[in-house]
Amino acid sequence: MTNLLFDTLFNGQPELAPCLRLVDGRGTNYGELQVESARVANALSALGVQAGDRVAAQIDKSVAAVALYLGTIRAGAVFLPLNTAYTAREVEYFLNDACPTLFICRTQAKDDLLPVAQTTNTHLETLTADGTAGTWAERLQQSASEFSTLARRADDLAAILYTSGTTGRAKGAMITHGNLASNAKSLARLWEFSQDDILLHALPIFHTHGLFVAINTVMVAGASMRFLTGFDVKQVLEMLPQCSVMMGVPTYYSRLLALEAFNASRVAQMRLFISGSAPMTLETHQAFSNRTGRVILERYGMTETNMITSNPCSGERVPGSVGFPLDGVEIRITDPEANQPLELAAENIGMIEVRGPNVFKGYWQMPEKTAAEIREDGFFITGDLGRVDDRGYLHIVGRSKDLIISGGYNVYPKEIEMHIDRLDGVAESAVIGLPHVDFGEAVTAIVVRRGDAEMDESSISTALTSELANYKIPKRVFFIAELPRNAMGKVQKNVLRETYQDIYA
Ligand code: MCA
Ligand code: AMP
Repeated sequence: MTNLLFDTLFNGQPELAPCLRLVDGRGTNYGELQVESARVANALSALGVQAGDRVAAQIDKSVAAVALYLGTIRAGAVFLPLNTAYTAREVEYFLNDACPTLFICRTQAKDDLLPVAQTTNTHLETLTADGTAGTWAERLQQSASEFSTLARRADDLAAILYTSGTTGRAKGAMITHGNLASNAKSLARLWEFSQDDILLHALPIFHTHGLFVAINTVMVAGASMRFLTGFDVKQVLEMLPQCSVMMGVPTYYSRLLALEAFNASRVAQMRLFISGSAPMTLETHQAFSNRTGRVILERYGMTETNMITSNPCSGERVPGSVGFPLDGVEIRITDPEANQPLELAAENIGMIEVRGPNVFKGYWQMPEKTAAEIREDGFFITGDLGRVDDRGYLHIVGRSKDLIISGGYNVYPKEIEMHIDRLDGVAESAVIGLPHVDFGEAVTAIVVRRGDAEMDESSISTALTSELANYKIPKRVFFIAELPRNAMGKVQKNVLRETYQDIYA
């Protein structure tokens, strides 16, 4: 019996081959990780988790978290990782929507989350930051180390990842075994991963980038990772000489460039730097090349599609471009105004659409939203605007969706506006992204007070703190008499962006 993703990830690597090493030197090899995944799968079965059931987790980055992902896949269940920044209110929405059988949370968050688990009828377990204690760790210690892996095919679900929407309501993207297995194999080949590679892994593992792009690609190739529990720029600088590949969001690279000690000799044995999740500016590309003599490889993807395009590993990497479609992936540029898909010729700017084995199955229990975004011919409408140049390189030039990307995290303005508009004393608001040296874009709110209500910047931020993850809280709030609107009554966010463009400069 085959389990497509699990068998793709564990594909005959020697048991003793290293897979993951923490900063303190402790490590796990492929054999040990297999055993841990069996313990997880057994513990899940003991709790009644069956094939297709969701297993939600809001936990810190640890070996146990990786084993949970692998064991969930092995048990035929569906992994649902949640950003550790999400508040209890946000978590409640996800648990209500996905109805997981089990939810594992951080030990210190138990008091906050137990009521949420109870109202959503979800069994709750806990895990400490290092993954070695808590009720879940105790269960694992009592679980057998062998498990008969459940069969799963390409079309079966492996994970649900939530992505906020332009309506302000988060949608669960259903990711299949086929999506992840095909993407991992393509990336390992394209980026020339081998058993000798050591990936510097500093990304969080509750989103596509750190979980799938990083871990799956490493495992498919039988390579290994230096596993940092978070992005600490000094630690990254220290670890670089022990690694051969790094993956990061643009903020990681701009923070490294801010350190003088980050230079060509520090990265002498690195063979590849990869960036994605947000646009990398030409200035950062240029500064990086000047400092290290290397060209960052930029690639493009989405939660719904995994990776879509990438610059070549061998071949010319073009700064400002995200390269060519991956193996088996098709892209087309269409007229965003047309009712039917009207494909545009090279060099024209339009909507980027994508089709291939990487494209998700749809939004969890939202057939209308799925139908609105996946066309009948299988192309997914990304909401990103771009053009393909005459050499076939894709360039992203903007977004048709109202989205802010801050430090690699997506923030949908609508969600923040809905929360601000509910506050006493607020008449209306507009949330925009403004250029920011560290985060690329910074979430910024423009608020119109109701009458002579007394309301200041900090009262808005404080009110939002219990509702929204910290990275979504506006870095600045400005008050104005009225929002600029066009003749149709639509708020002119471009006018606001222009007015406030230099505030973080
Ligand atoms: C933290 N803060 C942020 C962000 N992160 N504010 C805005 N944007 C952010 N991204 C705030 C916190 O709220 C806090 O505010 C203060 O910064 C310090 O928090 P801390 O956790 O210490 O920050 P940090 O460790 O410096 O984190 C910044 C970071 C992190 C390292 C850039 O955000 C990060 O690792 N980002 C990577 C995101 C990622 O993996 N994206 C991939 C998504 P206060 O002090 O006021 O409380 S997958 C994807 O996009 C697709 C599929 C793709 O193509 O990859
Ligand atoms: P998410 O929904 O969190 O997966 O974010 C996906 C979005 O990130 C895409 O639709 C793009 O707008 C953006 N994105 C990802 N990689 C890049 C990149 N290399 N350049 C520009 N935007 C990117």
